Amino acid sequence: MFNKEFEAMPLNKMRELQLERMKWSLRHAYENVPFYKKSFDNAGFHPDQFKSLDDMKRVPFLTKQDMRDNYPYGLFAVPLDKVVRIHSSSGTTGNATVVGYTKNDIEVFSEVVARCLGCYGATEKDILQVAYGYGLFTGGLGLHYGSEKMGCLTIPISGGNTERQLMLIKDLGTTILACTPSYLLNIAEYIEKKKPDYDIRSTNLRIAILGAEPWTEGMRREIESKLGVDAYDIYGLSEVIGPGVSAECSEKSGMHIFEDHFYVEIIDPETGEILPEGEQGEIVYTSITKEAFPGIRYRSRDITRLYRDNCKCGRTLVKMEKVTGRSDDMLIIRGVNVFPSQIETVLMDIEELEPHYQIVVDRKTAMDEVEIMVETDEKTYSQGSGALDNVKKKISDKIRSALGISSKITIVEPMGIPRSEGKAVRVIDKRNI
Ligand code: DLL
Repeated sequence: MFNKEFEAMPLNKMRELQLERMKWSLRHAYENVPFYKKSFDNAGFHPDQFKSLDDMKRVPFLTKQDMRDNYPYGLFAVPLDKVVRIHSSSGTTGNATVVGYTKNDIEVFSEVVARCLGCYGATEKDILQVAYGYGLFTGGLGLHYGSEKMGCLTIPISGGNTERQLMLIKDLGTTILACTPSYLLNIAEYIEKKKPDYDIRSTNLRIAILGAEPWTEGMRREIESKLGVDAYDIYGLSEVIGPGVSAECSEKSGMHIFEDHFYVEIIDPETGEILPEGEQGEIVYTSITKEAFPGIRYRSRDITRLYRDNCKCGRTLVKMEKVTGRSDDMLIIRGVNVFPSQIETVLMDIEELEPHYQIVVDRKTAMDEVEIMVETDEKTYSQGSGALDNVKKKISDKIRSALGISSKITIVEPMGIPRSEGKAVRVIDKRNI
């Protein structure tokens, strides 16, 4: 463990620490950010009234819209001369969100990412190639600073340029590669085409650190078997800090959340009620140590479940289930709630298919229609329409029995689905165009 004192802290001690830090964070936000003062005042809540973590329910939520409304610096709680870095979340609609970090925030950011690396068994002997994008996106610099904090030799290559990625893995002896799961699939495909000139199994690569987008157990199997690596999940969001909010440990069953920095709750996305531990809902974050950009009860829209399970790794930290998707990515198909990741799970179990797909949702009549576009392997594709019809039927039967929806299946020619170097676009929603 990178920091055993906090990662293996008994729960009662963790709760005491959280309470103390929460009081500080609430006061810090209230006293320094006019938005929080107004929103707390409107809710009839004052930080002095916060006596136990049960009082959380009295604290108002913060939404993505609040962040947009306060673009760019409105939610900063320190003067700009104390801010040493900003990142920004991509945001496809409306204003982007600008998040700020003080020197100490950068220290915390590096620490939590280093702890993630510890979860994967990394040490200072490792050589870590950072293939997340560097820039306003938190992935590149986040992994970079965490890797240096752990003491790994850090290769700041950023995303893209697959040929060069492969050359560096081989020449520099990379042991860990960090990138999005969809980019790693893209790399795996590239390697396949270079056979037998490039053999990934004869390199030192042993770990892949994958996150920034949802990926399923089926995707893990595909990646691990194609590349001969251990694939671990890393999760985070810019509004909270970036990567490093939580990470899978050696058990690969859920991600430990670094609760000494991020206080988490699960709520019912419809009513905003707090749900008991173990139930699935929207995860809400409160940063309890951040200086520049405190996030108080931030509604992430990510859907997951929290639980504690005496993890064999020795960490006492609460775990979150792999994120199934975002509440705003959830498709409601004739009354059935469907996440793209559930469709991925079905597709990944069908032998003839490649892990490249897109889901198109449209509403030509009164009802939502789903089209799943997916690639087959070259062999099946070359067998012609009879074989493809069989595959289509297999997919739509499996989708119907697993998810209870009917869907149109389109088999796309090999390479027909766009490849990604960062976050993949899995859903094309034409309903509001
Ligand atoms: O994606 C931070 C990050 C960088 C995480 C590199 C991991 C690795 P944002 O661009 O703000 O930050 O996007 C955050 O991406 O709310 C989730 O919906 C999704 N997401 C991030 N990690 C995972 C993951 C970065 N491991 C949003 N599994 C989050 C599923 C993820 N979804």
